[in-house]
Amino acid sequence: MSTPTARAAPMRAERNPAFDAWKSQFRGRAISAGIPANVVDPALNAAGFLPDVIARDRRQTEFTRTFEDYIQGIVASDERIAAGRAALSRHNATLRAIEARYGVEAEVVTAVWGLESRYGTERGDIPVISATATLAFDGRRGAFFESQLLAALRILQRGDTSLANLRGSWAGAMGHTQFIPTTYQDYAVDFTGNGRRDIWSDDPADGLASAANYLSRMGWRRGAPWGVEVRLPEGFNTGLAGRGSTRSVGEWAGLGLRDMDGRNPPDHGAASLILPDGPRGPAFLVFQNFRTILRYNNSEFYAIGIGHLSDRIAGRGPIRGNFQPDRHGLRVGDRQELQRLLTRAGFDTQGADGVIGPNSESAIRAYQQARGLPVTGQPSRALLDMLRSRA
Ligand SMILES: [Ca+2]
Repeated sequence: MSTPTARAAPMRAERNPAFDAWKSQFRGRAISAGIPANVVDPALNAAGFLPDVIARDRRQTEFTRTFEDYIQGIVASDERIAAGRAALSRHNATLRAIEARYGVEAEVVTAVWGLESRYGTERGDIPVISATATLAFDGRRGAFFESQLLAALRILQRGDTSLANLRGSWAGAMGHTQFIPTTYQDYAVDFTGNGRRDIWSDDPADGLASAANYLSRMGWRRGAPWGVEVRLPEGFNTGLAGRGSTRSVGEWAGLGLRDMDGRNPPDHGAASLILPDGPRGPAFLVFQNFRTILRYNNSEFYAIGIGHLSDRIAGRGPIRGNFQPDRHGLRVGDRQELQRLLTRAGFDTQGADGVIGPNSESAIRAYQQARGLPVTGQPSRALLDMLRSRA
């Protein structure tokens, strides 16, 4: 799914005397932490202040996506499922060897790869020392990013990769499975056996094995599902949902929960009921492996996303519950149609991905202005109906 920021121009460093002063103070702390000057100095000399990194940090919640947007547009788009099956087949020997060693299914590791870096094609090319130093200096989460910066310097100290190759996302997430430096220090592995834990290489083996190692250490259970989609009985008390509330599958079945084919849900131990799209949307009974995925990224959308993408790569079917409309009463297909119709009417939304961002909002504003309507810049059912009737 394309967003205006997905293909941003390369980040440019800016001169900043306060940043330079911060770097010389930090240098002392890095040396005290035991990192030698011949590692610290070249890295800090090359580190630039990146204002775009700070801008990204400030606007993380620019787009609010519905559960349907996330699942249908990102996680389980036809493209991401097909690319996942192709990646699994291309790297089958490596992924099966990783599964045998760490006990995490190849489809699950492939799903992590797919959501973290689009199967290695979007690993990030921002210098990690510059990004983490900029965010440590900025200070909004200064202590966190200073510890990431120190861990990144230790990567250079150990020789796992070079300063030039130490690249990642704007927030310092690196390689095929987007490890932050501290996670890298504790969980990255050298699967290829060449002495370097190289998660940046075009060869994904170390990166994928590192993700499997992390999941394994966080309690992954091989052969168990992450969760299963369920149906709630009429009048069910949805107040029982939430990851903080755990019951045996027998208790849930006693409360009337069934799988989508009407059978008792499978028993894989303590389970929680998750309603990511509200009480009327899809429902999932989730097990230990769901809680393990949350240790990778503490978001229920993300954990369902990894679980569902792994299911789809393995050939299982789509989510069957009813996705709920957004706050304007529109489903993703409605928003895509709205974008197509606006563009055809001469108000270009710069694509029709169903996400209403700044381009769509200004197209809506221009359309409303041209038609003498109240100018809100917001999508609506009435606007869609008007566009349909004029198409
Ligand atoms: Ca290696």
